[in-house]
Amino acid sequence: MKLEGVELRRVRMPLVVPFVSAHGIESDRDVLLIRACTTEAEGWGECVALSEPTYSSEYVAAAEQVIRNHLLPRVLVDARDGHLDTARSAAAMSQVKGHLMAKAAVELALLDAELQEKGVSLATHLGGVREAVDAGVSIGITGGVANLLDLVDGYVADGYRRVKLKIEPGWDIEPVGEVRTRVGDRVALQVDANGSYGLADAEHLASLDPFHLLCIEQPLADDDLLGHARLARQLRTPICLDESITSAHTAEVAIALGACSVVNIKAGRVGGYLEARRIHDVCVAAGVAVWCGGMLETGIGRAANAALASLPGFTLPGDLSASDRYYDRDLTAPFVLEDGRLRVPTGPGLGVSPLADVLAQVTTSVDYVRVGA
Ligand code: OSB
Ligand code: MG
Repeated sequence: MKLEGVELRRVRMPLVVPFVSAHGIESDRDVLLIRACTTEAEGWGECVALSEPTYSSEYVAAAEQVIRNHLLPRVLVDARDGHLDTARSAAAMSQVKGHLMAKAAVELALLDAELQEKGVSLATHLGGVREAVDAGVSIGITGGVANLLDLVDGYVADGYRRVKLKIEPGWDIEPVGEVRTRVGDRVALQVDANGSYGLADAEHLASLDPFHLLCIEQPLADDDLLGHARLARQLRTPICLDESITSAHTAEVAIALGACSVVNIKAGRVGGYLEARRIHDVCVAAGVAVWCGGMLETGIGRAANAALASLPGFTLPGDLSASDRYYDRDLTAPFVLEDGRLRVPTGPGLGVSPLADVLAQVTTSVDYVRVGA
């Protein structure tokens, strides 16, 4: 199977509810899709970069440029004389520094095409062991406890197995306490600060301890592993890292320092699903629990996340929600909750593809790069 060309397509997907967190507001997802066209198959990848560089330094317009100008030339030269080999393409892309979300999107499209030809599902390729994965929901900062409680009631009624609340200074102890009182022990709770606190807030954050949260995610800045290790000694709530973990190596360092006892694995943040699996392996070996993070993906990225979350070390529910929590019309056949779980696709590759009519409706730009061009 030879790679013939790669399409870059931007789609605008309006969110059912705007997503507000310490890193800003997302009302529409401006998503970059990658389509790898080969002699035998068509593989899809989704770039999880947001429209602004507020979660990490990446943002969608820059990701498109890096892919077009720096990643594809390396992948396409490599593809000229041989069969498509995703691992080799990933190695070719590693010459470029950073831009992990851009690399992950290209890698996923190639992997989808390669696995379709082999007739193997992504879940099987990664080492998945579950047919369905526990669904959690991440709730943005709503500004108003009554509003928050309504949202929580709705999601609990839907069957979500875990609720994550975004927090920031000024929106933390009170709303979290109210939600715990409302749901009692019926549902697992956790919080995500997106790096909005400092070590000086340790005592304040310790007031979350009585709410027996599964974890507090990324309380301090991305690069502050030492701070997280110090904070961990002052909290009973386990610390989970998201933004800080960018590779299997940083996961090993964070664990060795005692900076976290839980890890959120997002393939986009770490450069792809192959590195995501290596992080899973590092964490399992160290006895650190992992769960699958999300970036408000469409059905394309969600299919891949469900496959990743089917690995044995994913023992906590992920930010993996049904399509209708994000979009009125998803790009793929919708993911639905079944007894609080999402089914892991079993078809070759991702096992899903975009619906042609939806894709046509939401597309804002398309570019195609041919091998040898
Ligand atoms: O920090 O986990 C995060 C969404 C966008 C950017 C960062 C984060 C999130 C979420 C998402 O919390 C959740 C989801 O995809 O359901
Ligand atoms: Mg997070």
